[in-house]
Amino acid sequence: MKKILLAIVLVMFLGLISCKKSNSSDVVKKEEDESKTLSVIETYGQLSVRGNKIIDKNNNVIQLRGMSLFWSQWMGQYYTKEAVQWLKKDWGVTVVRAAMGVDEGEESYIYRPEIEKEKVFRVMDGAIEAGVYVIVDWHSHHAEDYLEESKSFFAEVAKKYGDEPNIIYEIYNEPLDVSWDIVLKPYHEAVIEEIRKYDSNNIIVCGTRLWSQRVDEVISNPIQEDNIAYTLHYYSSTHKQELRDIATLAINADVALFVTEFGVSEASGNGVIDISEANIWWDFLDENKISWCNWSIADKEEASAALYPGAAGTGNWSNEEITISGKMVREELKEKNQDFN
Ligand code: IDC
Repeated sequence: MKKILLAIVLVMFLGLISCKKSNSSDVVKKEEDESKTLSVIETYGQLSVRGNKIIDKNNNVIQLRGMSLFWSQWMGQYYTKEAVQWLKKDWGVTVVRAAMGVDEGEESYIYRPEIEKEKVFRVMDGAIEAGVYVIVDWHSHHAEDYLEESKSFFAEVAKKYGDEPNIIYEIYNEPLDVSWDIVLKPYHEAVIEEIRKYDSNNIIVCGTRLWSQRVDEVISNPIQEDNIAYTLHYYSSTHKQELRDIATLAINADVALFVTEFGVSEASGNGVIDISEANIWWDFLDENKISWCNWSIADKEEASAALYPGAAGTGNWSNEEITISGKMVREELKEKNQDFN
């Protein structure tokens, strides 16, 4: 009897030890998992708009920061998966913007839709693989003249990619001096209706009068749909406090803003870089948790271009290939997007 009892105690003791062992290896494994940096998509997941903020799948207010590519018809070499991967890995972006040139010049989407669409889809696929958000931008100043083309393009995008939380639609880059009430809002509503047939929840960003600066005009006549944000664009050496005041009016009226494009140059895309104004704007965006994309990943000889002429389309850019504006923005991205790089 004594022997049997002893055996039972021994078995229990051994069982306890092995149990402890497996527990400790579980702990090690868990620590390893936690030390792996999750992608922004794994962390934030499905985005939505609540009041004047963008929130993630856990209802936390979030802010995305990243880079815009240049007009697709003129700078197609950067519409690659490799460039997107590099921007994520080396620049720390959480969002990229594909600026599909709609109607400027004979190489634009209106004249050769398949070629331009393919470029944009490549960037979208690259963003999904890299685990970052991607803005699909209808880069035009006259989108109301191409409503049918816009509807069918965005319907196709929504059908193909609508289930991915990565997608953000920007359905009109920059309207000129046309009425919000009479032209812009109806344009947006028609395109939104098309997108919502296939994608019920991803965010849609809507352009506003005068190069997407008059976000205040939305206040009295907002679009009555869920998950809508409004585009605010600025070039910090040209647009200063006056534009921040307009933005503040909109924010205070619960209008959600998204800076899908800004430059640290003058509005022409060239000219001087005013570092202190660029920082005032960044502070403003951080205070208000407004997401942003910088103009632009391009190797054109202009101040807003992030790369010097000849930089490869596949990323791997050395310090010498990055311009003054590119370096400023890359530093800001690396510092502020630390959770994801
Ligand atoms: C600019 C490019 C410039 C090009 C021009 C063509 O930087 O090289 O010649 O387009 O129109 C915007 C536009 C964006 C502009 C940018 C700078 O969305 O397309 O790019 N800008 O002018 N809005 C305000 C400034």
